[in-house]
Amino acid sequence: LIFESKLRHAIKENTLELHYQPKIDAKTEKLIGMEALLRWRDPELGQIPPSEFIPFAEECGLIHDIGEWVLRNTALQIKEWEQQSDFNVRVAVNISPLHFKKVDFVERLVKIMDETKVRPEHLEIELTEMSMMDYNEELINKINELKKLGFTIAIDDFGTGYSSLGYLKEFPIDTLKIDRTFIVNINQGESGIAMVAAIISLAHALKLKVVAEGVETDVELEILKRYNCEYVQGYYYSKPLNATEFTSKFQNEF
Ligand code: G
Ligand code: G
Ligand code: MN
Ligand code: NA
Repeated sequence: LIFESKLRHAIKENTLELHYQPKIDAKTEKLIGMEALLRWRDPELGQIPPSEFIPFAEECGLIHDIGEWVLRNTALQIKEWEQQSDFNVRVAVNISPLHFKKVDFVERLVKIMDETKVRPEHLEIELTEMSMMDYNEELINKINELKKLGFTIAIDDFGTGYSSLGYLKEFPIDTLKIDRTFIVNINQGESGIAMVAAIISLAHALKLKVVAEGVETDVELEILKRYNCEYVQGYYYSKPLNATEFTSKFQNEF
């Protein structure tokens, strides 16, 4: 209960923070975008990882307010970058399945974009496979609508969910993000490489781009390049950075 009121307070008082991790083109090593990752530091409890407070927020219903906070503040940051430079990359945000499934999700997203005057071409929506479970016409319409508006859609943590693959051809998805657990195993023998190669070739057969998550070593990077993985994200290039740090490190690549 204390946790809930503290989190509610953090949303209201704007003490949540967004960090950004670059997504890099594996061939050219150029910045192609970044992922916004939420951070929460409570004065008494200290830093609380999203792996703890996001599931909690999903249980107590705060996830809708958190998701809107993330969307609005990402848009405000994009606006700031646009005013500083010729900004032409996309920022990805993580959206909880519970939030995404709300009937007015698109309407409220569009309202945030209008209020902040940020174009959908600057935003990517990251959804986990969980969002794609039990897909129905309503979900297909929602994703089609987002695409028509100019947003792009990425499937996050690909390969770890329990949903079938059927949704991949039903939805106009742009990108698959290979989960970090596959990258960790990439040089642990034949089967590690085989899994990653299979995911990449599935993605390419469906005309999707691939982002490898959690790339930490040049060995991993070389293997991913060999299998034509387009983009990489991970500590090899940079950990998630706050806006000031991110700007000073990458602004010349916007
Ligand atoms: O940065 P990392 O430890 O920070 O993130 C851990 C997990 O928390 C990831 O699975 C990530 O998708 C999730 N996460 C991070 N930021 C957000 C956010 O803004 N919204 C949601 N729904 N999940 C997030
Ligand atoms: O949304 P998603 O589940 O993809 O969140 C990405 C998570 O992975 C975040 O917690 C982020 O901080 C973390 N992360 C990003 N790059 C690396 C990496 O190279 N190694 C490890 N161990 N974690 C990473
Ligand atoms: Mn993500
Ligand atoms: Na992920």
